[in-house]
Amino acid sequence: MVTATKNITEQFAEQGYVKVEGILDPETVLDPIIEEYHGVLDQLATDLFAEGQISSEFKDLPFDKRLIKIYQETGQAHAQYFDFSLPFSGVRPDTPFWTGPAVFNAFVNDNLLDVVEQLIGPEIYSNPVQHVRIKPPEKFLPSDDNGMPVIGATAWHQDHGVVTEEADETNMITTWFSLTDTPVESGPLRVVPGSHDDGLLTHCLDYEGNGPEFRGGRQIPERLFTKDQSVPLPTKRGDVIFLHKQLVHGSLANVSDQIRWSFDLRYNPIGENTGREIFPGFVARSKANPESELRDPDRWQKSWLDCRSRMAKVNQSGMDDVPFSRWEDGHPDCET
Ligand SMILES: O=C(O)CCC(=O)C(=O)O
Ligand SMILES: [Fe+2]
Repeated sequence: MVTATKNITEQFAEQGYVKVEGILDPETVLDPIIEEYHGVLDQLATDLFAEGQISSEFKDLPFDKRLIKIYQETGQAHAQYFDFSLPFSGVRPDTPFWTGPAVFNAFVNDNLLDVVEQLIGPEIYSNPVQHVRIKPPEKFLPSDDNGMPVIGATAWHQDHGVVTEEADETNMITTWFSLTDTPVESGPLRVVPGSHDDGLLTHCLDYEGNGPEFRGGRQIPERLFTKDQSVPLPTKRGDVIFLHKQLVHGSLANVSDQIRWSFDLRYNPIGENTGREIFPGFVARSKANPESELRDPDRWQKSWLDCRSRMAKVNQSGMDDVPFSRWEDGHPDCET
């Protein structure tokens, strides 16, 4: 909520986040991404049908209904098909992911990078900690072993907590936007304003203390911050939210009738450690060395294909050759 009285950098410094409205053009930036993902869903349906896992390819259904039908019939969220990232372990030479040109176009969007530049300077690296999150209405979703929807609300965390210690000094910034409007009932981000001033908090693995909604997974115990002060950040198509890496945040459940579809991308100053160095980043903007900027979506895709080949040789069969998590079990903060 940028107001005339507060500029972007001031609000970011004080609150640890800022929402800037109308940065991404829905027609030229967001619609082509949605179009591209129709092909991804097609591929998923073709693969699952060929494996006998679904009763039809559901070609006649619109995107949302087709996705929901597939999740229901298989009992799984096939998030990896859509994501522009890879799992931390068990990657196979053919693990699916999506790094299409319309997606890349958003990563290097000038309006987006203009705000990133205001916050971290003009030498901007695309940090590979990045995800697409497509969350259907929870009422239509199958449940996991804990009785929770297979893809639901995100538990409390700081993005600093998801990178390794090598990135402790990195000025990483998170950008979050949705491809569809995300009103409160669709499960937008929720943030604890000002919580970025309290340093890195303990993240507990498989924590049970934050109530049934967030059972399991890596998260910050609620007693370590002031949850009462949290605010939801609903967005319209085109708005972008910028988060400080130590801002405590999570997201709400999708209790609407619409899918909730967001991208979270991160940037840091060129040369700083990304905290996930085995994954590929790239120079998104450089005033000092403009020819180093990546503008070829095929090269971006190739960098992830190469990464997949590397990952298919490490972190297999329960091994932890390349660490992704900084947190160990047994911290006193994690007792319930
Ligand atoms: O979209 C969500 O549910 C969580 C996103 C998030 O944690 C992030 O963008 O850092
Ligand atoms: Fe996050």
